[in-house]
Amino acid sequence: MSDKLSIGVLCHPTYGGSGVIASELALSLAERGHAVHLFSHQVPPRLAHSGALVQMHVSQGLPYPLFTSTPHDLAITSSILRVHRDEGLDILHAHYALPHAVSAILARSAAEADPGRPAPRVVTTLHGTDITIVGSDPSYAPLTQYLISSSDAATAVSESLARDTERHFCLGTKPCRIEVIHNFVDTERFTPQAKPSKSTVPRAVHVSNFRPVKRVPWLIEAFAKATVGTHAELVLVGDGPARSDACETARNLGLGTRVRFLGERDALPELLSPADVFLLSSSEESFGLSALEAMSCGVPVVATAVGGVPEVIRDGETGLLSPADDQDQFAARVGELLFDRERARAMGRAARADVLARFATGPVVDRYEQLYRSVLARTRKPCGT
Ligand code: GMT
Repeated sequence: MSDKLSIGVLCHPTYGGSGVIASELALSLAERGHAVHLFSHQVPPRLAHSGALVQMHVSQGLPYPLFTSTPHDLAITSSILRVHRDEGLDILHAHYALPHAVSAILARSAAEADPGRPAPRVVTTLHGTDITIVGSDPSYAPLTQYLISSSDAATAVSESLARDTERHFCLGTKPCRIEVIHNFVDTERFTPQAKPSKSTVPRAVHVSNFRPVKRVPWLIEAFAKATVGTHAELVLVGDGPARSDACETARNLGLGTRVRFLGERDALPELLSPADVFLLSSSEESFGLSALEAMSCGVPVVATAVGGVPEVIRDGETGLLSPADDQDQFAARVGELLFDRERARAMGRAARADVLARFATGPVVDRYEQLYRSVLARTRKPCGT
């Protein structure tokens, strides 16, 4: 086996965490000299802003009146087969089970029918809602189960997600083992930057895709409770379905210019670093990559203790955790850090140190590389034999 691999990465082209991790992984693997191809229906933002030699394949498919929507997942399968025929792919790494593991497993089956080259192996990384919401829905659950058991390896971004997946999807006769590989962050880009002077008003920040699970209106209510009669401000970065509800909540609470909606931004380290605290109030969260990015910038986190969040944030050391159903406690935690700058800064320093020790890019990318090599070393029986 050659030292350098040819790797296809499949992901959603969004600001969401799975697209970020897939893009950052593709960039790191390319920097290590592997031939990396990224397949998606648009260029993911993290890739668009990088100079690394990842080959991008935008596969949107042909719109046709028979289709209610254009099946870009099939176009991705076709793009993969073209690249495999031309130069050979060793690994297909699908991020977020649906639809990417479908595209990857279909491409592997098609490649197995061609005796010219060994077919690529499929690694599927589960990110959270692909299991907890989308994949568990009866409309997709049987397919999700098949995708996990048919991948050459399946990983999850936290212990919590791995256990959930095994509980719900590893029930049949075919055993499935989910390996945990935590997410990582570029600690050189996400690094503490100069804090503003002591006279600045206390500031909280939140970054997300404003999906219902993030509970942004709930977070604004908690912030309002924590900051009555103060000038403290809340900066909200990102966009999504709950944005108008969130704006209305802020308006109804009379928060005025104390809450600012910045929309989707790439300048995250610059926006995170000046904050006193990062807030994450999700009802479920398999990992919480946005919190990790804040911690890497030296910002402590107040978060709900759901899913994999306690694996990322050490309660009382790098942030404060609170039960998901207790808004008053969450608000109290926010106040504790927002109005005690010394404590917040000490926790922020501890957060940065913990990120460097446990979540830096190099060792995590090593784990993925080792996994690729171990699935390539195994003998594989093609489907149907
Ligand atoms: O948040 C989502 O709806 C989807 C998903 C994504 O594509 O961003 O987020 C998940 O993957 C991230 C990267 O692994 C994790 O950091 C997030 O915790 C996880 N979101 C949820 O579990 C809600």
